[in-house]
Amino acid sequence: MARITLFAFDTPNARKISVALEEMELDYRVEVVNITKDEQFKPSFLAISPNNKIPAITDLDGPAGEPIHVFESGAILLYLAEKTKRFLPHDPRQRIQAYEWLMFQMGGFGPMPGQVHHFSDSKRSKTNATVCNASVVKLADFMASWIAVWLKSPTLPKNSRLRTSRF
Ligand SMILES: N[C@@H](CCC(=O)N[C@@H](CS)C(=O)NCC(=O)O)C(=O)O
Repeated sequence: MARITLFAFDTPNARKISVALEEMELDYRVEVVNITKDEQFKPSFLAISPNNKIPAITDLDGPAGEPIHVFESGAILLYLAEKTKRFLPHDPRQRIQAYEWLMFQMGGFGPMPGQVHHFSDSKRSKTNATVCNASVVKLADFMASWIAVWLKSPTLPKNSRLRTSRF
């Protein structure tokens, strides 16, 4: 039986964790939390993820061999990287770079598409189209600047075609 359970729905935040689990070659099972049916508010899920958000994981083989719950995709990625000793460089300078890009993704980039999705969902929000359009424009600007920064990043392989491609 898989020791790790990923609580997920088909969203980019959840994909970040399934990609990491696959890359780390960890055995895991997925439990679908259908956020379009408010399953994230079930008390059993809130006990794992108190902010009613996927993704979250449980690992029966947590620290000291005891089970652990982890919520927030950044915290999950760090937990899994520390557990497997993969994808977090030992060298302090390189490690800081990994933290920088993780924090940037979590705090800078990730919330933007989240906001667009939230404000453009008429079932959940009565917010008018102006706010939605403003979010989309902001997202487009932000993505363009993020891609520009990322293309200069030393973490992108020097021979990557992305460095020279036009987009
Ligand atoms: N900062 C969180 C964001 C997670 C998030 O926004 N999850 C969304 C789906 S991608 C969710 O579960 N929404 C349900 C809700 O807010 O009720 C993370 O990175 O894990």
